[in-house]
Amino acid sequence: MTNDRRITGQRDDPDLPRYVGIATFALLPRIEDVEHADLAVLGIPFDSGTSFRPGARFGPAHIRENSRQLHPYHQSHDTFPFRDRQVVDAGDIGVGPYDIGRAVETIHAHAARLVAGGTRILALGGDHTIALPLLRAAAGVHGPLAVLHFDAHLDTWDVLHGADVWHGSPFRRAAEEGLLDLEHCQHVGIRGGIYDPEELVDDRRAGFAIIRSEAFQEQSMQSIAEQIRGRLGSRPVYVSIDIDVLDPSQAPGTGTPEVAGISTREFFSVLRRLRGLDIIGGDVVEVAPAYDHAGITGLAAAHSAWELLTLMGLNDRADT
Ligand SMILES: [Mn+2]
Repeated sequence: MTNDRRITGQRDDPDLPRYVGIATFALLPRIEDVEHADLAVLGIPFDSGTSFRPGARFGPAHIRENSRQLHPYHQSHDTFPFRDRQVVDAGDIGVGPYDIGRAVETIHAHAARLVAGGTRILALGGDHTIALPLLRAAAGVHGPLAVLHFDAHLDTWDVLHGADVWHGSPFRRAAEEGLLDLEHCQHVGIRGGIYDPEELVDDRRAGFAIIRSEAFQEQSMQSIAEQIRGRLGSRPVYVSIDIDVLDPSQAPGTGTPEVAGISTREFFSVLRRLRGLDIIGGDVVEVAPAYDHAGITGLAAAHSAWELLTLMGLNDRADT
């Protein structure tokens, strides 16, 4: 526990309205401004693994700008997520756009340093390629991980246009590398067309069970949450949120939108029923602001990150 340490929370200056000044995530302190970080929000502005509409490299800045209205107290969980844990904004990783392999190595090295220092990472993408080096860093400490993956797409595909590492392959590569616990991974929100049903066989081989988008009409949120808990067990969990899990009406600003998705209300209802999971890291990816309108997608992503950070802060508390 960290109660003996002084925690620096969100900016709290009565003379500075929340829309004033440079935006860190949720107006949290920068990592340079504290001695130790329990949880770090880390921007990864990289989108060279994108297969369709580019632009997620601008995601971290857009999510931060739309995170100014995240407040200190979480009503549903009855907790102050930034008071019991030191949560910081760790800035962006400096990663170039031209060489995917080099970018993945840079992300891995940066993430591994944070994780080795005892800091759990919530990454802001960037496209879904970034999940691979983040999983490498997390599994390096925790061993094979259960993955809870919210997405319209499987992301367990193989080679595309000659690339084996791209935003549709991170979980296949992770499974091949032994980073995943193949009995305890779960997709949520899958929908849309695929090329061949064999892709579903490959997906099972990569360790995933599927809760499809349609389940949110046919089942209760409680039932869906119970299935997720049953699948993940008590393993260390990495939570990956592709914003395209949401319906395009609620998250238009993304690279590969799919209609008939879930709502933010459904998404948060399920997330809030997952207290107590041992969440060791996560990401919110695929926010491409050029296709956004009035910050709809940025807000959805910022609040998704807040929900996940809150769960991460709760998961090692004695009262969960
Ligand atoms: Mn994805």
